Amino acid sequence: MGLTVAQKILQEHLVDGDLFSGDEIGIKIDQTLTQDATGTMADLQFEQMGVPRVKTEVSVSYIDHKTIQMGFEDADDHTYLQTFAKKYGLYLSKAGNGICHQVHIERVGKPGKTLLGSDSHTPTGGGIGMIAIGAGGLDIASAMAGLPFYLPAPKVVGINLTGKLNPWVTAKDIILQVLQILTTKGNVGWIAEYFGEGVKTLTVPERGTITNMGAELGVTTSVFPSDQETKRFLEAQGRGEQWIPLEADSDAKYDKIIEINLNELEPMIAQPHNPDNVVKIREIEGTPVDQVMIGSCTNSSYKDGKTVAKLLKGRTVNPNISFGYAPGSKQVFRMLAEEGELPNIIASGARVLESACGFCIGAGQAPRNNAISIRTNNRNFYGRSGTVTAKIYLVSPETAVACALTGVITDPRDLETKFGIEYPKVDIPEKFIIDDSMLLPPADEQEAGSVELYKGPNIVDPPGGEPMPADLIGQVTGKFGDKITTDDIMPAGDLLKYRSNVPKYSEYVFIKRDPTFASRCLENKKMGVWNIIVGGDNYGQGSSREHAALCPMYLGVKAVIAKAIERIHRANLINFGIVPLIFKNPDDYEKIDQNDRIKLPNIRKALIDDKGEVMLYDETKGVSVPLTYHLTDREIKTILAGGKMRLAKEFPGKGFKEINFDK
Ligand code: MIC
Ligand code: SF4
Repeated sequence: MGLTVAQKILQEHLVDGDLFSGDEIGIKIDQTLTQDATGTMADLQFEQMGVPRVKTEVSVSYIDHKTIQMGFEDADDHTYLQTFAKKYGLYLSKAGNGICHQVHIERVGKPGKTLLGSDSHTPTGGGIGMIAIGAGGLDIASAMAGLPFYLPAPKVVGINLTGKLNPWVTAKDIILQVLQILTTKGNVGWIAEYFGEGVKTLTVPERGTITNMGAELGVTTSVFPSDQETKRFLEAQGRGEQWIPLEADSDAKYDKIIEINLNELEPMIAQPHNPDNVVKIREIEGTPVDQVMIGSCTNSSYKDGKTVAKLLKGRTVNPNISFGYAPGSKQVFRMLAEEGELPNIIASGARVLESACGFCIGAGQAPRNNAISIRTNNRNFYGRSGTVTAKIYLVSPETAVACALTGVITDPRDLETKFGIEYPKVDIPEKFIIDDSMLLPPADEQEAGSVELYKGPNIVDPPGGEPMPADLIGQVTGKFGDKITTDDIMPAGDLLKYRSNVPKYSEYVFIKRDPTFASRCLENKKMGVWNIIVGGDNYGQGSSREHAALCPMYLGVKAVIAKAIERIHRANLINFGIVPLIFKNPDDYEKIDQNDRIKLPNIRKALIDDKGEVMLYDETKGVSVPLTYHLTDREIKTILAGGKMRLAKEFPGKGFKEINFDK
């Protein structure tokens, strides 16, 4: 039987299981990436594993999220990351070198390889023909230690691109259209693979925009073939020799196929507060705008920046608009500067920001109250911008410029029809400026021994978990609705500085939704009562941040019960010994309320026997509610032990299969 691109790469990296069994598989990881908001925790956990040097082909530690540096904490973390990278064999991408996904695709990613990253947008690497997956920091630490990464054997949805994009319609509109079709729900366990004639018409950075925002679908990853375009891009990056061809066999079988005719696509926009709330721009044009922000790992490539510059040339933005532009990498920044494009952006009235995540993660540029902010990034979750009353819309850079110039939501095609602006044709250059001086190599093995790790006072060792008790007796300390994101659970923005200090960061769990949640949890914990969270659909959507599980664990949360739990967050819960349970009958969600006293009798035994179902008894209401779980043997053992680190400590050197818990 023929294979798809995803299946080919996975098959070649398979170390455990069967790709077509529907069960869990283990794959070898060639490359890892971490970033500074998730990296300190991953590195601290790696230190505890006692492995002297990373065992991957390449691991890169990026500094791009916590660059606001209000106080010493972020800078202290950066120095820790730098000393860690040097000592343990990682490359370190310094603050200012750019956003991890943009830099990785430019300088490090290779077709046919596997990449695991402690950031949910790691699938950007799929644009260059990699299987690139986002996961929690502890999973990255394990991969750096040479352990396989486990995932459910994926199903593959083939996305057949036909035709060619019209001017003003972009790669961003393709992924917004895919989000409109597939939504952010129900795609767990799938890989999105692009094929068809239309693929050839997209450059690697455009493919990266699509695979990047594929993260919002909730799929495991997204991937493109590696073809002549990929070769052209790698050659322009001075890495032509790293190209290999990779395409689906002609008799490859996709589990489902979606057709998108690029000729028919129109400029699209995602409305607040979810990336799948997508409509055609024409449907909401004319709405007044307050802020426009261009950048982020979705739309900050050279092509994006140069298109923006060309459109802005000789024009100034509407006086009511606060306009910001952040190039995705030092390479993009320099290219725009040296080609004389940057002055067009500066002259237009833009606030030129550093090559970092910044506004996208709510670290700066918070809009005013009730503002309408048009952005080119990938997430418009409630409160993520730093202003809970603001409304964030997601668009292409072309649309963002159109809005910045007119001051209202504008279909970019109007720039041509109403303002006589021609669509600029921008291709990737023949040669990018190559300067890896901010990508620091590790020390050699001899020198590594003498490297001292620097740890500032805000770096606190990660706490350990507790084994699953025989009976789980607790309280519903928090009940939340549908689509609770990791930004709701563990906000970032100005709190990013506490990422290395779990006790401190834990004070802010659910702070924007339920300000006393953390203190109530700690009260319960003191009295020996476990905390239980109840959620609706898509619980844990969004980021890979393991703090959304680690901090609740610290607060004494032992179970999350929801209608559905998102992939990366579910894995993080398990890694920290929190059991993810699903309502057997979704309507039972209504039967349980916040503050109810509940019991899960014999939960430990039920997990050991792997019944797939447990009964919850709500003492306050006097009702029983059946809950289900689908956990692999590995996951059950991890939860019983109280998390992945604890399991490794209790059974040193043992594989999952050899570990046995008493009945
Ligand atoms: C995000 O876009 O939400 C982040 C910030 O990049 C996160 C990682 C984090 O929370 O540190 C992600 O996407 O995984
Ligand atoms: Fe950074 Fe935003 Fe991309 Fe996350 S989505 S990596 S915060 S630019």
